[in-house]
Amino acid sequence: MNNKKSGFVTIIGRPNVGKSTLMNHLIGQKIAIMSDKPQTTRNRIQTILTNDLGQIVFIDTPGIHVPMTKLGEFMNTSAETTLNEVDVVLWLIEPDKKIGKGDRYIIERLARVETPVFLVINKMDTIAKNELLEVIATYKDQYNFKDIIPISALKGDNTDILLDQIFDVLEDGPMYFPEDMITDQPERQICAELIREKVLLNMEQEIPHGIAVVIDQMKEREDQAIVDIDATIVCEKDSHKGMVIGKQGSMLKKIGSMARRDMENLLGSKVNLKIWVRVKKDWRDSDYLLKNYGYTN
Ligand code: GDP
Ligand code: K
Ligand code: MG
Repeated sequence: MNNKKSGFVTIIGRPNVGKSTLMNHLIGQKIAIMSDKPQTTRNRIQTILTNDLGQIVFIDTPGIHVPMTKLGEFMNTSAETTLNEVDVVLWLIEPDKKIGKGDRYIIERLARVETPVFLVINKMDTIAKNELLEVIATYKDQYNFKDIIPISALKGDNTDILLDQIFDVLEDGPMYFPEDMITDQPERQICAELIREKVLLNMEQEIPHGIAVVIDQMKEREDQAIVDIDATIVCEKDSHKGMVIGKQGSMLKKIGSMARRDMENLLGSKVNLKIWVRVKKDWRDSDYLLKNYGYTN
């Protein structure tokens, strides 16, 4: 019998570098929501990849950044604690030739970490090869990286090489999850995130960061292949509520039908989705409400 390898891998990096895109690509399904807005991912999400070599459990951490609110603090703590608990750290960056303040912040944090760190330069599809070499040169003396690997998470370039490298570092270990399991996220949570993703996609910057989504009820009808889902979008301001609903309900309708389509793919059945919009001022600074909306360390 050949031994299997296993371990935990976390993907860190500034908002928008493509962490969720990479994870979804590696496991071949959309679990972590993606958008072009920073701070799309709020919770730790575990996804599981099982192949002939063994099993990797990926932890998609919220981006590390300077905290502004309690929600921000939660996101930082959750990302930093992870670094010392895992077997491999992937630091994802965009192909910038100069090291920014956010990157310095991450390098400082990595100095206290003993876990092997791969520098993964994502979005290689957006630059020329000679420029890529410059990026590598800029970063290689900043830290004792296990290796530097350019990839495109969007196109899937070099992601097989990245996987091989990760398995090289991992040791023989148990299969933590059944081999057909790809996430530890409850379906409810994914559905809530899908709605939040559609708000992020369709609305201006200011509003999406002040919203939370709660699934109030999710029930499969006994006699038919239909799932009834009731959800609430929680906003910080009355004016935001108006914008989420839109003229004659047009925005909410758009958000709802896009989210419903993704939910039907996820659940493999028809979905009857109803969304309500409520205002809860300052929910981002209330411990009680944060907990209520699922943000707990
Ligand atoms: P996260 O905040 O780090 O999780 O980033 P996301 O995965 O949400 O991606 C942010 C944006 O970058 C999205 O618009 C992605 O489509 C885009 N993106 C991710 N990976 C790539 C890539 O390899 N190439 C290009 N061109 N865009 C990418
Ligand atoms: K994002
Ligand atoms: Mg993300």
